[in-house]
Amino acid sequence: MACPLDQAIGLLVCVFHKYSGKEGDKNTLSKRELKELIQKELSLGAKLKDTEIAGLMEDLDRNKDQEVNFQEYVTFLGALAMIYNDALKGCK
Ligand SMILES: [Ca+2]
Ligand SMILES: [Ca+2]
Repeated sequence: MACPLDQAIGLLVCVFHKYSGKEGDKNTLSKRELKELIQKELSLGAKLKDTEIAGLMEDLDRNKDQEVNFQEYVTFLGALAMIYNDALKGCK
């Protein structure tokens, strides 16, 4: 059986490609693809308003090409991990 961390990282990569391949460039997330990923794959997605997702997209799109590439997605995951770390503090 694969190691849990291997599986987790593999899943992070798979989720990116599951949405990035839907339209336009297969290796980047358009605004619509990112929105769908956030809404379908994250529990907090359903709580975010369209304007908040748009704001998030602005923050993530460091090179301002209107797409979220894999590197920008990893930055997003890092930020999420920080949030989860705070939320899970005290959990064993
Ligand atoms: Ca795409
Ligand atoms: Ca970008």
